[in-house]
Amino acid sequence: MDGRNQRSVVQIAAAIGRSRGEKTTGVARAMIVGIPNSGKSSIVNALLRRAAAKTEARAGVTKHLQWFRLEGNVELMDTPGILPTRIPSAGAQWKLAICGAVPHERYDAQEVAAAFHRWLLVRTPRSKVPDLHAFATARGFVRRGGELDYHNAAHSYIRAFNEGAFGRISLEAPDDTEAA
Ligand SMILES: Nc1nc2c(ncn2[C@@H]2O[C@H](COP(=O)(O)OP(=O)(O)O)[C@@H](O)[C@H]2O)c(=O)[nH]1
Ligand SMILES: [Mg+2]
Repeated sequence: MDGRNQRSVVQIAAAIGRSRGEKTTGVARAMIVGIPNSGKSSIVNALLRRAAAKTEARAGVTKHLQWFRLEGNVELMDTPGILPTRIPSAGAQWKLAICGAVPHERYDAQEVAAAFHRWLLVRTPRSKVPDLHAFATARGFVRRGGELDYHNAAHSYIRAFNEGAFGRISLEAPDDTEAA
């Protein structure tokens, strides 16, 4: 589903309803849990049909637990994203970073962009997705003196990935060994 689309999230409302079974009295409580920037607050908003929970394309926007009242006596809690304090696998580190799940002060954007592109070329050797150098050149990330501005280009590169500018790319499938 698309969390930004109200019609798309009706499946969730239906599932909450089903989980209540025959019970018609009392309040049912549900919570929405996931890694940062995975679309939790957007789903809450779509279920509420209004922009009640703050959403933004970066990690750490939802800082408190928030309860929202839905139709049918359901209370829904939006939560801040959760991540393990230490992410041991280097592969998991750059994947979480490029998905916007990690605050940007906690990673090196140039390394993340490079790791992503190396991974992409192994997987799809003929991929047309630019590497950081090509991206910086094409988008005019140039400093005075003509040198490329890799620092700002790398943050823009990660945003471009997030916005889907490089197409629909799945970084992991549920049965990948690295995903464990
Ligand atoms: N492409 C796409 N983007 C989404 C979807 N759901 C949310 N987003 C975007 O992802 C970003 C993070 O969403 P948000 O709801 O704040 O995530 P949260 O941090 O998990 O609460 C925002 O820019 C949303 O517009 C989705 O289903 N598809
Ligand atoms: Mg949120």
